[in-house]
Amino acid sequence: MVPVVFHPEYLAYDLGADHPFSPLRLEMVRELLAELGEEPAYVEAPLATREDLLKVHAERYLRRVEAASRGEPVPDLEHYGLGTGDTPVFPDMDRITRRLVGGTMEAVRRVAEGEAKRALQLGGGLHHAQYDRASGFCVYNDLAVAIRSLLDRGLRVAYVDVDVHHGDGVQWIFYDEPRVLTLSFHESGRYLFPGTGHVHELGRGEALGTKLNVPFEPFTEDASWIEAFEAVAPRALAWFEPDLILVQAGADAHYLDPLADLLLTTRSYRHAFPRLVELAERYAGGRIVFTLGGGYSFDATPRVWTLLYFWIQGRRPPQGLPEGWRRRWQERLGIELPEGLEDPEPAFSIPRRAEIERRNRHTVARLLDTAGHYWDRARG
Ligand code: OKP
Ligand code: ZN
Repeated sequence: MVPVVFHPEYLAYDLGADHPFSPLRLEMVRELLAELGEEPAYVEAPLATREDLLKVHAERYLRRVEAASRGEPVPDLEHYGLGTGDTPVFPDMDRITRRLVGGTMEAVRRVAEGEAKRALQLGGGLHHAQYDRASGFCVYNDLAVAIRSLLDRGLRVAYVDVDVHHGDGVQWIFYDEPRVLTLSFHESGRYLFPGTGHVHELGRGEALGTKLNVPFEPFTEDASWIEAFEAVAPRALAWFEPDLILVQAGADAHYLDPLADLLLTTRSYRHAFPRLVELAERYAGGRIVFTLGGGYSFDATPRVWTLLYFWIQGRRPPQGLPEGWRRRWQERLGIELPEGLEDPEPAFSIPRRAEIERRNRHTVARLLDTAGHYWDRARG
């Protein structure tokens, strides 16, 4: 059984009623799994300690989060990326975020120590949080803390990020670290937050060639996304030979997502997630951990993450959404939900498709050309 790490406190990572990072998305997934008759092997997430966080974050930043959590006034809060529209202060912010960090640490611990080959963290993926700053809905960087714990165990880690936003926090925290490969697929920073993730961001010093970015054109569709994924991910993982693959499985590259402009359907996820499991088998001793991340369509996101739950186990997902679940959430959210778990063939057709595909191919070629130059040198 694949352990599924969760804690009821995950639902309290709540940035406000109108904020896109809604805990309802998690409730939808949990209820959907239950109503599909699944009994996931839930594992209770522990709390990460202050010491865990200090391996990645500045103490002066932790002090700000802790004080704000207690409701104390913090005059320079915005300097630390907090109290903003994107990342407002919320009750118990420090402890609730430490719960998510603990969950990601627990998921990787189980896999690193051989208790399971694969694990799913049903939360987290806070990839924008920086060393000394909150950013883009992310308070602490659960992924970076978990990666640090793996490095401390002597393991090499490949981090793969399919969220539509660049995985900047993880990249910058390990920019000098040759034992961490980061590979982010995202909408180009020329058009989308956080504005980074360009092909030329390749790491520093000994780590040159271990930080990889595939910035896509707006309106990229399945075929082109999958082509780029296939051109880069297998090569990078074969070259790097990680001990473990950590995946940030944000679902906001989906065409229904309100925050970005890529046009993926569940086909891209059906390609990428099982393929990463297969690549883990081939190059990482089978060890792979998935976290959640962005994904702001109440229609698409719960379906993608429920599909992920089946695919990570090598199982074929059911086709239909349970009628009760569908009706209840339609009512509660005031939106129409589809009948199937996976998307039908896209009904849209976009202008300039060939041009978009051509540009993405060019991006991939530039990346492989420049990174390949460093890959030929001794591996980190
Ligand atoms: C988080 B994740 C300008 C708007 C930026 C932030 C988006 C964060 C996405 N301040 N919005 O990667 O899905
Ligand atoms: Zn995102």
